[in-house]
Amino acid sequence: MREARQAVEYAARALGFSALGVARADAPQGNALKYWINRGCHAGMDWLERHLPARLNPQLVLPGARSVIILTYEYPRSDARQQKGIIARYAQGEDYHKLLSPKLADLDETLSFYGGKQVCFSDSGPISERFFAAQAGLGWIGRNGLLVRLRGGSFCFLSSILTTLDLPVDSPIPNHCGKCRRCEESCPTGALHEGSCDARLCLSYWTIEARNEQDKLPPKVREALGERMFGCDTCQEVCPWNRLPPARKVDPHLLMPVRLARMPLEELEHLEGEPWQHFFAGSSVRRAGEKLLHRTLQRLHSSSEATPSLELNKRDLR
Ligand code: B12
Ligand code: SF4
Ligand code: SF4
Repeated sequence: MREARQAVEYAARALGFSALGVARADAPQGNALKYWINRGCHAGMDWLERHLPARLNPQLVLPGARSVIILTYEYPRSDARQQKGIIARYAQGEDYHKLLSPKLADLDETLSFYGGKQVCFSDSGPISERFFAAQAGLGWIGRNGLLVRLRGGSFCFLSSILTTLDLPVDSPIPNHCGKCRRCEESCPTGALHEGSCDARLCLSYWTIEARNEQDKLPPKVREALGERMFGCDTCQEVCPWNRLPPARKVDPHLLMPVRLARMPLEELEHLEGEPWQHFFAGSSVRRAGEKLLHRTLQRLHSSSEATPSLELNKRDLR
């Protein structure tokens, strides 16, 4: 199976992935996920609860699964919005699900040649991608809850391939957070605790996933929203490991198009229906949907009226 691993590594490199690691599909996941859900940290993301058995047992996703391949794909390391309203780095460009799916299908084909059956995901499947990425030695789970790498930090997407092939596996690497607690200390809502993120307090949840009309923004979260319009990168911006250059050149498809970079907040607010669909066609921002994005924009608008001195354009443009 060494040959199969070499072949998939070679193909992944050619397709633009920055690294690949392999873990055993039956690696013991412990109780962290169950505990997290029992405490209600998944907020309104009921699908996480529904998929719990599959998440904890890859055999339910692919009977006969022996290995999990995890791949990293770099995304931009700076914020490109030249107008008010911050969009998290990972969502600045084209929808990464659409970008990565055909690449994963190519890798599936390579592995099929060696007799494997596969299922592939990027963010969309019932599999704990960070857990397997850490098991596969690609990095460690930092106090911000994310996979942090020695080369490239945490600014990357994770993709996963479950396969029936018994591939040579990698070993986990030590945690390099040391005494640092910058992410925990700078999280605007205190959502982080020892590598676990409580979605009920996470601004990323409130600006991307809280699409239920009944979802009422807790006052603490409302106050902390700042200028964020989609997602939140604070616990990554402060991480010293993200000061290092990317592990590989960023795919231009993931860069922010000029029309979005320059679109004033007030004009975004007035986009509705067909024009909204058209403007965000193919963009990762579509995930929030029109209603949630409008709700967030309204809050931004009212908070910027209350605090006119807020200046966004001076944000970190490293
Ligand atoms: C649901 C979800 C969210 C939710 C909940 C966040 C959360 N902390 O889980 C919300 C909407 C808030 C969110 C936000 C973000 N997300 Co998100 N999210 C996911 C998703 C779909 C599932 C994560 C999940 O299951 N969480 C529940 C926790 C408990 O499970 P887990 O983190 O996998 O934990 C496992 C292991 O870590 C392990 N574990 C955890 N702690 C410990 C401790 C010990 C001692 C042990 C042994 C094991 C262990 O056990 C758990 C169970 O197996 C994943 C994709 C995926 N399929 O995995 C992306 C993912 C984690 N998100 C991602 C990103 C980029 C983000 C944001 C940065 C986006 C943004 N800029 O706004 C933020 C960051 C917030 C943060 N600090 O976590 C990336 C992370 C890439 C990376 N470098 O790690 C992923 C992997 C998507 C992808 N495929 O690229 N996200
Ligand atoms: S994404 Fe923002 S709100 Fe969520 S844990 Fe990180 S810093 Fe806190
Ligand atoms: S900011 Fe510090 S504690 Fe948080 S993930 Fe990075 S190194 Fe670890």
